[in-house]
Amino acid sequence: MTNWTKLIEAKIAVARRPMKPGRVHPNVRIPPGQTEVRDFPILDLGFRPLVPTTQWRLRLFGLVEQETELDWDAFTALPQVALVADFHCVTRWSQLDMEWEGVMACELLALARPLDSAAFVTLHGYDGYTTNLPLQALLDDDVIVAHRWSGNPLPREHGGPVRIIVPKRYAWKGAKWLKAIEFHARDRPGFWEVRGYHNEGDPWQEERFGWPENQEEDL
Ligand SMILES: Nc1nc2c(c(=O)[nH]1)N[C@H]1C(S)=C(S)[C@@H](COP(=O)(O)O)O[C@H]1N2
Ligand SMILES: [Mo]
Repeated sequence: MTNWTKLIEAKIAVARRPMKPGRVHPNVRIPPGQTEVRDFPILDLGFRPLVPTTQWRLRLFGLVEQETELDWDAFTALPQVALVADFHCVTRWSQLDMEWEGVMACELLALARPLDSAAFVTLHGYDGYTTNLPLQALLDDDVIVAHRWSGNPLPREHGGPVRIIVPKRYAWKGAKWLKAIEFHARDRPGFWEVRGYHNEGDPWQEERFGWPENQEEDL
């Protein structure tokens, strides 16, 4: 059991400090087995839901004190940050210095207030996609619920209007067309995790697949 309230407050204090440019990995930027690209490839299940901002909602539910539903106005009224982060896809490409704008995940956690019994989340996309993370991972100060990329509204093919970016994990851990964050006591593997992707997905540890070699395929 974790008491999340204090942790979230501390993270918000950090998140709201003015941004200073900085790098998590100052020397080596490209994790093992990855190649640098600059054209931001598109990867999804082949179905790209059209979610106008007028219809978009973000729901936080499950083991929380306050189930929360945000519409576009409420979401964009939250404190906004700009974040530069590297993006690593398990299909072996990395794009550096991606410029995101949006809301820190910890701001959303502060609204919903996870119960002490919450320990994992499922991120849900409007296309039915899911992916799982420890709740603790959403407290990192580089996890952003993004609605802009490279100075423009996030394009539909990259998950617009809103996706979540978790820079310390392979990109499949960031749900495009973000619809809901669900809080659980126990871990629930998501779409790719039940199909053999690694449960944690740390690119620096090459946590690509949880099962043997023959799983190296992606959509
Ligand atoms: N909703 C949703 N999110 C998703 C996916 C998806 O199919 N649906 N694919 C994941 C995978 S496997 C990757 S590699 C990244 C790709 O993001 P991009 O298309 O913007 O490059 O999105 C992730 N998030
Ligand atoms: Mo992927």
